[in-house]
Amino acid sequence: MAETEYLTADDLKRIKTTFRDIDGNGDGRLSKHELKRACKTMGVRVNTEHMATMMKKMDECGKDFLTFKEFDSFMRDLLEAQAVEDQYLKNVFASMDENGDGYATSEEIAKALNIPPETALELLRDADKNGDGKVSYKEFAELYRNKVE
Ligand SMILES: [Ca+2]
Ligand SMILES: [Ca+2]
Repeated sequence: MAETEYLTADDLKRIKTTFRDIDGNGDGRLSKHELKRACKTMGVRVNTEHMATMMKKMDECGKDFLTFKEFDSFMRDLLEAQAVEDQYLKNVFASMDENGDGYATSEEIAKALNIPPETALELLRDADKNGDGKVSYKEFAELYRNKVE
């Protein structure tokens, strides 16, 4: 298996181990139910759309299981999509965090998005889960994902 732009050899190995772990009876197949568990184990955010497409594909073929090959390509797609999104969010966050201290303050947000300070403050309150008055990358990413999903 070759690495790709976004996936490391480690990711690929993890896909393999996860499949083996979840496929309890070792018949080389994962049921839909097991697929969900596998995603959880991999720690991937299961995009509902992704999952629905996969389930539909399975239904069309009239089968209720995934082979390793199918699971592998599904996971790669998921992980890649996730990596692309992370990269995008990191860029957006970096453009807000003007002084590069890893936090976006309401002043920085106002400036970056060109919005009034009050609006920036509202945004900040929305995102600031630990209440320290600034937004970390993690808080920003969570806010973004909650809005999208
Ligand atoms: Ca900052
Ligand atoms: Ca915070």
